[in-house]
Amino acid sequence: MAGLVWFLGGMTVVQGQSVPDTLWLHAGEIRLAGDTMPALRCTAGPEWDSLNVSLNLPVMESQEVVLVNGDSVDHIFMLEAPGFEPVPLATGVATPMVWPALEAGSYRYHMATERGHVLGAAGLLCVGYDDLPHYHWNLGDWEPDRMFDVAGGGTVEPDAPYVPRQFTVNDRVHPNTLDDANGHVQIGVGTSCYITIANQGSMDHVLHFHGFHVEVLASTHHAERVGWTKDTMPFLRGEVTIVRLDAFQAGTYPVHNHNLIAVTNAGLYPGGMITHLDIAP
Ligand SMILES: [Cu+2]
Repeated sequence: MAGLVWFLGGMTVVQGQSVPDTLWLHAGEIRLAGDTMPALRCTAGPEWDSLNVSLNLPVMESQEVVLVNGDSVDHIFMLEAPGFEPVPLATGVATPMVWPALEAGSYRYHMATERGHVLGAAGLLCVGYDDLPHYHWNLGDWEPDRMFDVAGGGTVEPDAPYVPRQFTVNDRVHPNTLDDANGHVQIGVGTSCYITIANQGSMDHVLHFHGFHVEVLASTHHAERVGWTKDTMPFLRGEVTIVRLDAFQAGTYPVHNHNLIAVTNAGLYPGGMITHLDIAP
C-alpha cells in the first residue's frame, strides 16, 4: 500500500508517502506463493496490511511520530540514522518519538528485537533524492518454520541452518513484484531514476541488472563503492544502497537475485526476488 504516483508535467515521480503522525505495528499473517506465515508489519493505518510502509521526508526536516505497538509483546523501534536512539515500544501502548532532521539519504527502520526482525516489521525512510523518480526495493527472505517458532515465543539458535522458502522485494514475490508501483521501474528512454535497495533480510543478497549498469550514489556498508558503475552488486544484511539508473535504451530488462534459490517461490522457478526495468521508447 501507500505507493503514490504523481504526474507532474509528464514526469512520473514515484515514492512512498509522507510520514504520518501515527504508525502502527501489527501482528497478522502473510501468504507468499502458497506458504502462510505469522508476520509483523508496520503500517500507516490502523488496519493490518501485508506490506510494510515506506516513507519520505524532506531534507533536514524533523518529524514527530507516534508508534502504536499492536503486538502482544514489547519491541524496540530503530531508525538507522544519525542522531536516532532505539525507542522501547511497550505492548498496547502508543509511544511518541522524534525522527531527527536528516541529510539526503535512505534510512532503514526496523524492530531491534528478534521477533520483530524474523517476522519482518521493517521498511525505509527516504529523505531527498526527489528530483527524479525514486523507486525502492526492500529485500526479504522468509523461512516459515523459523517464523512459527519465533511467533510462538521461541528464539533462533545462533548456528541453526537457515533455508528460506520465499524471497521478496517490498514484501512481494515475483510475479507480484510487477504490481508494485514503488518497485517496478517504469520510466522513459533518455530519462533517469533513483533506486534505493535495502537488505532487510537474514542473509546477504546479490542483484544482477540486465540491460544497464547503475551508478552507486550511497552505501551504508560499502562507502568505497560510491561512484562505481556496476551491473551486479552484493548487499550485506542491513545494508542500504542508493543507485542511479540512466535509461539509455528501451525495453524490458529483469533485475534478479544471482543466487538461484532466491529466484524461486517455495523451490519453483521463476519467482522470488525478480523485478523488471520497463523502459518505454
Ligand atoms: Cu542476470
